[in-house]
Amino acid sequence: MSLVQQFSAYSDWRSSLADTLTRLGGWLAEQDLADTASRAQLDALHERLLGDRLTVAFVAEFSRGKSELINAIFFADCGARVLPSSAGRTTMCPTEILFDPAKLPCIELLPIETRAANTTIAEYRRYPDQWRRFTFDPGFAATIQSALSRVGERKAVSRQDARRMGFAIDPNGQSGLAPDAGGRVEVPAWRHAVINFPHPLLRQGLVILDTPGLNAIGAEPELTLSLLPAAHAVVFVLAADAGVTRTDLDVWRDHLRAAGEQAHGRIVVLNKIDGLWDGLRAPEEVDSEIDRQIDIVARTLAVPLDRVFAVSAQKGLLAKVSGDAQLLERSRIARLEQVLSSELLPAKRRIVGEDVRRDAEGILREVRELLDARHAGAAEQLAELARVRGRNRDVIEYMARKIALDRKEFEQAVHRYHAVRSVFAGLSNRLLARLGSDAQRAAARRTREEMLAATFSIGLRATMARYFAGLHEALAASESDIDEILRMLKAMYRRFVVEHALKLGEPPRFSTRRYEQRIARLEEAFNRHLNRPVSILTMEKRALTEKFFETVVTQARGTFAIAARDAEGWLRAVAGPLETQLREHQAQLRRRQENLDRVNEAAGALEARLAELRETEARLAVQLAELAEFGAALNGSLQVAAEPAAA
Ligand SMILES: Nc1nc2c(ncn2[C@@H]2O[C@H](COP(=O)(O)OP(=O)(O)OP(=O)(O)O)[C@@H](O)[C@H]2O)c(=O)[nH]1
Ligand SMILES: [Mg+2]
Repeated sequence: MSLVQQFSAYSDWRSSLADTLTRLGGWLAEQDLADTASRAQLDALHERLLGDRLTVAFVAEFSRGKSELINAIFFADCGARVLPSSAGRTTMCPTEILFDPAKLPCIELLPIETRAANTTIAEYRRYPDQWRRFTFDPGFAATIQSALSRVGERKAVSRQDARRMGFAIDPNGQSGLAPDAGGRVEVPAWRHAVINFPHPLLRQGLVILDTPGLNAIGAEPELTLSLLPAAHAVVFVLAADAGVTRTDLDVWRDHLRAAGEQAHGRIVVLNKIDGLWDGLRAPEEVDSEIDRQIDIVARTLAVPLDRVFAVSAQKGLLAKVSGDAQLLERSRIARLEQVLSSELLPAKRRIVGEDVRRDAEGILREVRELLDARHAGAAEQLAELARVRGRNRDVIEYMARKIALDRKEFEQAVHRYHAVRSVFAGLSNRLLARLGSDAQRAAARRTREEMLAATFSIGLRATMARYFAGLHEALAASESDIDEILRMLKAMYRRFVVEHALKLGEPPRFSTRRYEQRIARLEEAFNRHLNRPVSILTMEKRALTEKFFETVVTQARGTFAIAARDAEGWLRAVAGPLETQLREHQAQLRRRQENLDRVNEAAGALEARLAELRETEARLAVQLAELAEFGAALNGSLQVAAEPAAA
């Protein structure tokens, strides 16, 4: 399947899933089975599903052909080269290409001066007035080109200004920007660009991230610490005419090699193979030369041979624009596209599928348990009334007294539960406070003060290390809170199951492992990019502190915010079913007693009540069957997600 086809299949799958969730929500509301918690959960899931995005990032030393490759793979339909691509440094700022239907086609640019302020790109996204906006007409290649050419703009600023924006200055041009004769340095005009482009793939949630060459990458840690790790696939580009240079290796080592978990999303492209078609060599000779180069690349980067793709982006673009099938074949672009899509989309399906499975199954289980309890309750009443038939008043009164006794006992158990519930609430609050934003804000404030007060780099490093240690500690302590909560709940569940025959499964587990992994990855990236003697010695203390906050602390707080949200959801999910079952059981005992009272009062009441109960039982059976259908529909879609892709 082509990239476009694969992608449409994925978004069809996603919308069918969203559809099932919408229908489920409607059904729950209609049947009076939705509580506010499950409704909110369904809405959130639905929103997440439709807002879901898939990011492919292109990373390389400058001039390897990243932008040209993006043009060839995604934008050949425009009939022209839309992203600027030329010799030397071209793309000067990280450029996201996506589509938001709420906006006109345009390019939005964040001025480079914003780097001097202590605010991340992520935060600036919330302030549209800080961005410059230029619209274009997607039907006219020339207007697109002129708008998009702005990603290459630069400007000259004083050394002080450059330093304030976090650029390193080096008169030799080795480890920083070299000032010109007048003492000014040239910096990118923009810090970040977002291109809003109505392209079919982008409409479906694809986001392309084009990055500038080496030095500019190093200068914006947010790119390396947050944008790249979040990408679902990263394409690393080399050029056949340059081979694997030292700076290529630097980029590879710093930005791609690590982050073990996502290693499957790495693709290495050896671009510009058309340089080998010199017209003198026979095609077989060219092919074997390409194979030889692929081999060298694979060995140098220590990646499997089948992760390296030799292409010609430029000829691929030309071939598509001019409709030259032979040239397209020679450019080998199609193979790369195919791998990109067959790699990307199934992985994404799995991730999204797991998300939906976790949340939707919780809701379904809760409703099923409730319906099961009601169904069993109706059957129990039916059996009881059948036994009453033809019995005398004394027997019936005896049965009624017995139920009254049961009711009393159960009320006492519920009372005991309410007493324990305050302990549960205390533990829950402790857990949420550990993960919550107040504690995180306090830790961040402490760290900032200590960093600014530190006199030596040793003190700075120790403070940053302490910050990480604090994060790990908070997660470990949360884990033991969770264990304690679970132990308590399990004991409680068991008691109601054994003593009062309530139908409750084991409470689901929750673990902080996921967040622990994220923090560990963040720490690893931090050690690689910021916590190096060079960065610490060359960067001014205040600048380093700001960088640490912009990148590490922002990310860590984001992770804790997710952990707190998930923990809250879990607490609801473990406490909710028990409370529902308690209410159901209370109602059931009351109904049984009412049944007997009514039978005792009026002669015809028994048959009428039996008929009513049969009706209730039948209705519950229908509800259970309908619920099972939703479960099957979701499972069906999720099954597809778990299967490997058909290429
Ligand atoms: N011969 C040949 N030249 C190519 C090919 N792909 C790109 N180029 C040329 O290589 C130069 C750099 O291409 P860009 O697309 O600007 O490279 P980039 O990686 O985006 O570079 P920066 O934006 O500076 O980081 C341009 O002159 C392109 O025309 C190719 O497949 N073959
Ligand atoms: Mg470029």
